[in-house]
Amino acid sequence: MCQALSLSLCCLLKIYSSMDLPVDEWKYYLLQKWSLLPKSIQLTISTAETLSDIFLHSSSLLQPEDEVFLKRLSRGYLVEKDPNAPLFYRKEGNKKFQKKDYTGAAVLYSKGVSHSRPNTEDISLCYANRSAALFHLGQYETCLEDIERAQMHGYPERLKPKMMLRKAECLVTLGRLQEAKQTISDLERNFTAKPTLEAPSCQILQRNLHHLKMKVQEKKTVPETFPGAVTKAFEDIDIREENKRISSASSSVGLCTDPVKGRYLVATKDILPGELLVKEDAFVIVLNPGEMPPLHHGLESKWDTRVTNGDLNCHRCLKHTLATVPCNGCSYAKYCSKECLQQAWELYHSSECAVGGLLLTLGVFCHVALRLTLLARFENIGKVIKKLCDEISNKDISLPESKNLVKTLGDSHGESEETGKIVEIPIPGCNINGKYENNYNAVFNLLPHTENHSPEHKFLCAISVSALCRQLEAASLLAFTPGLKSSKLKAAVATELCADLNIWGVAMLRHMLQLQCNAQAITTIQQTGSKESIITTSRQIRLATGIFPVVSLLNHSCRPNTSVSFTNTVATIRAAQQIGRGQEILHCYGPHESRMDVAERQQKLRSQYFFDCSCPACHTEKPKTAAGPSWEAFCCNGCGALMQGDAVLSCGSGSCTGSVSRDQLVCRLQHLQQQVGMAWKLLRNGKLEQAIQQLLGCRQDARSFLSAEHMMVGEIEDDLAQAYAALGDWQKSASHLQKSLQVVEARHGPSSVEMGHELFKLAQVLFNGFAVPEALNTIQKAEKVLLVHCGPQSSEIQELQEMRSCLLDLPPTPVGPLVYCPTGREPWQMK
Ligand SMILES: *[C@@H]1O[C@H](CO)[C@@H](O)[C@H](O)[C@H]1NC(C)=O
Ligand SMILES: *[C@@H]1O[C@H](CO)[C@@H](O)[C@H](O)[C@H]1NC(C)=O
Ligand SMILES: *[C@@H]1O[C@H](CO)[C@@H](O)[C@H](O)[C@H]1NC(C)=O
Ligand SMILES: CC(=O)N[C@H]1CO[C@H](CO)[C@@H](O)[C@@H]1O
Ligand SMILES: [Zn+2]
Ligand SMILES: [Zn+2]
Ligand SMILES: [Zn+2]
Ligand SMILES: [Zn+2]
Repeated sequence: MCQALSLSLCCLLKIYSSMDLPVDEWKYYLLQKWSLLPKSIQLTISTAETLSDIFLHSSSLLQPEDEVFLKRLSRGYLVEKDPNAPLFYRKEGNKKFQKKDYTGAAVLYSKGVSHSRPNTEDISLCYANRSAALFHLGQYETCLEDIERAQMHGYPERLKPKMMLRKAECLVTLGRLQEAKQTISDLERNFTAKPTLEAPSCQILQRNLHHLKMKVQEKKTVPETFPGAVTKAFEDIDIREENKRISSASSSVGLCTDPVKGRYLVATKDILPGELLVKEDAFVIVLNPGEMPPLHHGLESKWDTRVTNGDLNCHRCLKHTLATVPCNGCSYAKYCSKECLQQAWELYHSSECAVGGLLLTLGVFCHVALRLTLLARFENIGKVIKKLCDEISNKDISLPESKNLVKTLGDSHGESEETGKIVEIPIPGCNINGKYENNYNAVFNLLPHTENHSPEHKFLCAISVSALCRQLEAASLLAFTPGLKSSKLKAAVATELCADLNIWGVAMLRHMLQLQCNAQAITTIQQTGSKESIITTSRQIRLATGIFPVVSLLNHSCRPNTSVSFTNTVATIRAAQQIGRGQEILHCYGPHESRMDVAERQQKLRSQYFFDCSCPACHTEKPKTAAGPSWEAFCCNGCGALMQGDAVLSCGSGSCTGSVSRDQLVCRLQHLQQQVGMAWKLLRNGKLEQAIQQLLGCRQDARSFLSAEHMMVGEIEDDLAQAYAALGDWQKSASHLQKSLQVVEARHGPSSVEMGHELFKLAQVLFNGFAVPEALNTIQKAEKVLLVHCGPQSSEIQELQEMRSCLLDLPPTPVGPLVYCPTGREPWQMK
């Protein structure tokens, strides 16, 4: 309980992170190289009109010594299997296991697994150890899978009995009694046939076996239960009526195009809040490796025990798992299952496996660009190749890019090649029938904004792509000749192929430039804090970077009328409010009006997306109000009115005299921040009473100079609510939470997703505090908000409903202490 969703749940959806671009060393190296180029060459690249010119010119400047430098950087990442690592990770895992940190242990065993070669004792031992951790975590199905894996890779006979016992135990717990009995009798038979254990262990085994048999007997008398059906419903939400012209979109949505605005989506009928508008699976994703600086050579800790995204999520489908299965060739790529492993290998990883370190050095955008061109092989892309070839051989001189695309691109369904007839397709990215689909053609048509990027940036991207191509070629991994479906096309392509490498280089460069405006960050909520402690915090982190061609059609607004969420690789867009027929459907690229002021938003949108936002929020918001937004405002010490002014502030009510410098107040705020930070540490260390004293002091201080809706005030109230919750004082907790809720509401609005999460939290506290009418009331409010943002099948909504039915089922006059929540954690699941 008390999932303290941090107050400013940020949704920097598309603003890119440092991991998207190449590492700093390489970036600075190339910027240096650029600055040393003769002016004439700089000019050639700066003024080049086509991507192929930029690519060819830059690429010719890539020298062997540059490649040597880049290789050295790449070697800083440990991406190969290291035969000495499994033992180390197993030992570290065992240490965590001893401390009963089973999650931590499982992750370390996974790291051991990923460094082991297939069919070795190492890998089987790691899997077996992991199965023990999973068993203690109650993940019995996964435990069984790991036991299976351990056996498959040749688990030593002498160690088997213990593992088989675990297997039988899992089967009993899962109610699979027939299999359990079979396993037990096998175990007994083997055991009497050739006893492999010494006497003491033998006795233990006998005793355990006896226990198990008793359990089986007991189980027989109760009806079998089948857990695991709860999570199923999640995947099944779908768009009610699919759009015939835009895949993955609902029929309430229409695609329009406009010479100035480009492509955009409008409502073709009145849309109600919460309606599902787009549900799209990413065309491509690349997992963000997580903030982890490369290890440097000669450092004592060669093997890393830090845990990142890459250790906990499938590199293909993003599913969260403790039990990853590694690529057979590298230690870097890990998957949730054998199926994902195989698919990833066939689709792209067979080309990527050997260059993992290089891809980490060059950043996620470069990786996405490569993966896009690898995926293109599986589609009918003759037209795209032809367009690129033409560009390279300079047949097309300088047609404006978009017009050119309209004429030359499009699926070649039914189009007669012989007549060479040019078909006008009204909207770029659509196929010949005018349908917009989630495919490579649509991706290729996203705008690269070539003319807007700085020459240095284009140079950086082009050289990076060129270096990647050369390494792939050197490793003979450039099996780019497409695995095309039709042999006719294959022949056509083969004859057309002007220098393979350059085609794909230009395509990749195009993708890299597109990504700045079109990449979508896939975010998730990460819990920190141990399972045991009552207080956990969650923060939103970037899990992956992906391309969603349909989502990319949405234009930006700082006050959007939709809300986006992710389930693994699927993006879902819902109407956040009523959208009238004919109105544009808009989502927020990151700079939301409740998170940044207009100047900052405009600056961000201009530098990353190259446009001046003219949304209603940007129109109406004055550049700087007298007091600033209330969540950042100072108030008068004397009368409590908001302070006004720039460098020097004075009381807004006019009744008080005297003034303060802004710097002085900012300084005071910083001091307060430190005090709150100290309180937070006390809270985390379980020193609750002390934390509360500290926080009450902070609160008093805050009141004397901050507006009642200041973020810091909200944070203090939220921390107090947590501290009281940890003490089990639900009433006090709820009253502080209500105050922090006011701050969130002032900032994000009453129907924002942030508000939904805060209401959810309050509902949990009231539930635990047994405040039935208030809890029911809050549950209803939370439901109303979260339904719109997360949809009826989301876990939040389901938990709220469970809470409600639990409250309604209570006996009318409960007596004594709280029966339902002895520990205060997820009480509605306990009975
Ligand atoms: C891991 O495996 C080794 C070898 O089988 C065993 O000695 C050790 O106890 C195992 N650790 C755990 C936590 O099961
Ligand atoms: C029994 O022994 C056979 C052969 O060594 C082995 O394949 C099987 O997995 C063992 N079964 C159990 C439950 O230990
Ligand atoms: C949704 O976006 C459209 C287009 O900008 C706008 O006209 C409409 O007012 C927005 N809805 C709300 C309630 O802000
Ligand atoms: C209404 C609106 O914000 N339109 C913008 C859509 O995006 C383009 C650039 O991608 C802008 O130029 C428009 O102003
Ligand atoms: Zn997967
Ligand atoms: Zn690999
Ligand atoms: Zn705006
Ligand atoms: Zn005053």
